[in-house]
Amino acid sequence: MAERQITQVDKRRFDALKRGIHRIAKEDPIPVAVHVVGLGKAGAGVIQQMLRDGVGGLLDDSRVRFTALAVDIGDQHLAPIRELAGNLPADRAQVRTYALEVPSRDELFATLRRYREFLKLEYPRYYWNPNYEPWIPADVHMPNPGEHFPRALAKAIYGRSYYDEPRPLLAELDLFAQSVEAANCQSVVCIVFGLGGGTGSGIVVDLARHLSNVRFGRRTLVLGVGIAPCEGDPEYHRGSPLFPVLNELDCMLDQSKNDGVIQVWGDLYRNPFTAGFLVVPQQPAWESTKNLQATHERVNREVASFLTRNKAADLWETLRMLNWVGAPPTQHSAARTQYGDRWLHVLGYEDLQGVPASNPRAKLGIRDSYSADFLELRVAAPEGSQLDGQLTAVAEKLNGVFTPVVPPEVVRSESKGDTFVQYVLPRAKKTDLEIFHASRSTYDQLSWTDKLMVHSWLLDLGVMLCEPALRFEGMAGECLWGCACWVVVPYEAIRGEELSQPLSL
Ligand SMILES: Nc1nc2c(ncn2[C@@H]2O[C@H](COP(=O)(O)OP(=O)(O)OP(=O)(O)O)[C@@H](O)[C@H]2O)c(=O)[nH]1
Ligand SMILES: [Mg+2]
Repeated sequence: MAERQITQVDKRRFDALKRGIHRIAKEDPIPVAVHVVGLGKAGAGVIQQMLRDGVGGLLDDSRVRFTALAVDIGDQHLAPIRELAGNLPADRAQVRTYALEVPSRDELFATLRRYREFLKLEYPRYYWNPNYEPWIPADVHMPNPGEHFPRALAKAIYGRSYYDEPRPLLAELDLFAQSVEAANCQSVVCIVFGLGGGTGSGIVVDLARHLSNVRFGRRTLVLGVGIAPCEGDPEYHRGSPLFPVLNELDCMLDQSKNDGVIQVWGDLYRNPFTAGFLVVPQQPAWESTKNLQATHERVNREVASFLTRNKAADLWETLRMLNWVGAPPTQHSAARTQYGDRWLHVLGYEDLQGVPASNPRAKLGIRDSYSADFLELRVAAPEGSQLDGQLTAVAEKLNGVFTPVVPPEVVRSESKGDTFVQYVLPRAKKTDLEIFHASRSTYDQLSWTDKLMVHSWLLDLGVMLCEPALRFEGMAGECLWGCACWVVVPYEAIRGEELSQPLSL
C-alpha cells in the first residue's frame, strides 16, 4: 500500500469533517434542486428510475424545481421517459428527451467540412487550421439507432445537432438551463452516462463543455456521474475505449493537466465538472446478479436514490464532504477544492448479506495503491429495521480495507421502500482503477484508425489525446493532420506512468 501523506491542512479538515461541518442542520435545511442530464442508454435508464421512484420528495419545498434532459441516438430508450414524466407537476418540473438522428454519410460530412466555421463562431480565438479535415475516415460505417456507436462518430453526430442550423440541440440545452435557472435555490446538475458507452461517453465531453462552460459560464455546480462497466458487458463497452475516456476526464479534472490543454486551446476547455466526478462501479451488482439487465436495474436504483433521497440531503452533504465546504482553514463555500490527479470519487454500495466475507476493494476494482482519507456509511432503511449488527460489520470491513484516517461513521435515515447502504470513497486517481490498466493494454493492440475511433474530446481540434505529440518530444496529443496540434501534458502522464520530472508549465 502506498504511504499516505497527510498535511496539517488536511488534518484540520478531517477534524472539521469529524465534527460534522458538512452536515445540513435539521432545523434549517437548505433546499437543493437536483437536475439531471442522462446520456446514452445508461443515462436514460437512471432518469427512468428517478421518475419511477417519484424523485423522492425533491419538490416538497416550493423553491425547488426538477429538470431532466435525456439524449441518445434513437428514441428507443427515451420514449419511456416521456410517459413517466406525465406524473410530475408541469409548473415545477421539466422533463425532455432528444433523440439524435443518424444522418447519411454525405450529410454528416457536409457538417464536418464546416466545423471550423462553427468553432470560430464559438470562440473567436480559435485557430483556423488550414490543414483541417473531418476526423472521421471517409468510409466510416454508419450503424443503426440502437446499435453501438464508436465515440468519434457519436461526437460527430452530436456536433451536427448542436452546431448545424437550425441547431436543435443548442435549443434543448438552452431550455434545460432556463429551467435550472428558474429554481429559486441552490442547484446541482448531474450528468449521468456509461463510461464505456460509445454514445454516452462520446458526447458527454462536448455536451458538458457546452452546457457548463458556454451556457452556464461555469457558475452552476455540475457533477459528472460515470457508470463503470462490469464483466457482463461486451468488449466495446468495457475494453479499449475506457483508456481514452479516463484520460479525457483526467485532462479535464486534474487541474495541472487541464491547464496544459487550456494553454493551447483556450478557456472553453476548462473542466466543465465544477462539482467533481463520481464513478459508480457496476461489478458489485454484477457479482450478485450475474445478469446484465438486473445489474442495470440495481445500479439505477442505487444512483437514483443517492441523487434524490432525503430531498437531496445525502447528495448535498456528500458534495460538501468532498469539497470540504466551509472547512478550516477558511474556505469560502463557493470555493472549489482542487484535487490534482486524485479527482475521482467512487460510489460504493453493499448488500447486507455476504458481509463480512466479500472484499469491497476487489469488487469495486480499486487497487491497493488507494486508501480513503475519510468515509461515511450512508444508510436509508425502513423504520424499525434491525440492522445495527450488520452495519457495524460493514463499517468494520470498510475500515479495515480502506483504512480511513478516522473510522467510518454511520449516517442513518428512513426510507419508505428499499434499503440502501452506500459510501463514497474520496479522491482516487485514474491509476487506482483496475479498468485503467486493463483498457490501456487492449488499447495498445488497436490499429491507428481504431485508436482514433475510441477518442472523442479534442478530435475536432486535430488532437488524438492518448498518442505522443509529433513535434514536441515527451508531450501528448498526436496531430491528425501532421502539423502541430498538441496539448501541454506529458505523454507519461497520459500513460499513467511515474513522471521522470515534475510537471511544470
Ligand atoms: N446503470 C445502468 N447502466 C447501463 C444501462 N444501460 C447500459 N448500461 C451500462 O452503461 C455502459 C454503456 O452502455 P450504454 O449506456 O448502453 O451505451 P450508450 O451510451 O448508449 O452508447 P452505445 O455504445 O453507442 O450504445 C455499459 O457499461 C452498460 O453496462 C442502464 O440502464 N443502467
Ligand atoms: Mg446506446
